[in-house]
Amino acid sequence: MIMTGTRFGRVLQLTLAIIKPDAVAHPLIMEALHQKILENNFIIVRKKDLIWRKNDSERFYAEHEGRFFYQRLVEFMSSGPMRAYILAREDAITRWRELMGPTKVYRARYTSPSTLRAQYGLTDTRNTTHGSDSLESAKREIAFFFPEFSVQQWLEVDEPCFRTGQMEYDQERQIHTPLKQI
Ligand code: 3AN
Repeated sequence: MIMTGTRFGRVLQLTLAIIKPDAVAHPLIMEALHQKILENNFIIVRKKDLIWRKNDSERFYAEHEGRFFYQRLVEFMSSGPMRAYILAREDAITRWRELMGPTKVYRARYTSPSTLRAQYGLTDTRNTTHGSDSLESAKREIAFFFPEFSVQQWLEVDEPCFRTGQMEYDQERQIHTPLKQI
């Protein structure tokens, strides 16, 4: 599908989004979340399905070590397949966190019923999605999941194409790809 939208705004921002094991376990929910990403005008730059070892989970969530939910969180995040995305948009970090909704699922259902966690979350730990919360964490988390990805190169080569709508959605790979001028 070729897209020739007019995105001439500000430089696109990247964020790291995760679909957690509770959602990946249900193919229909996984598909619904993928559609939500597209409907909300995020550009899917990369997508990776993977399973964490407990050690990966501990490293990623090291900042929460000692919190009462830490053990539960690391066990859960290494309990089954998950999906990581690099998403691009203007203000991608904030926009994705808005779409996810509050951390606590019951609060999300009460205050932000149309968000992903309100609609699909099971508990405060099994809350469907993750999103980077700052530029620094986006950089760190993108490198954690996609060590082969160069943000600098993406900004120089691909970002201008995406920003100006020169892209297509690859149905098979389920990511957007830039249409480069030859
Ligand atoms: P967020 O993912 O909304 O940025 P963080 O960074 O405070 O929230 O927490 C990381 C993860 O730890 C959450 N996504 C959730 O899975 C888990 N978590 C956070 N707070 C709680 C809590 N009070 N009870 C259970 N699990 C929690």
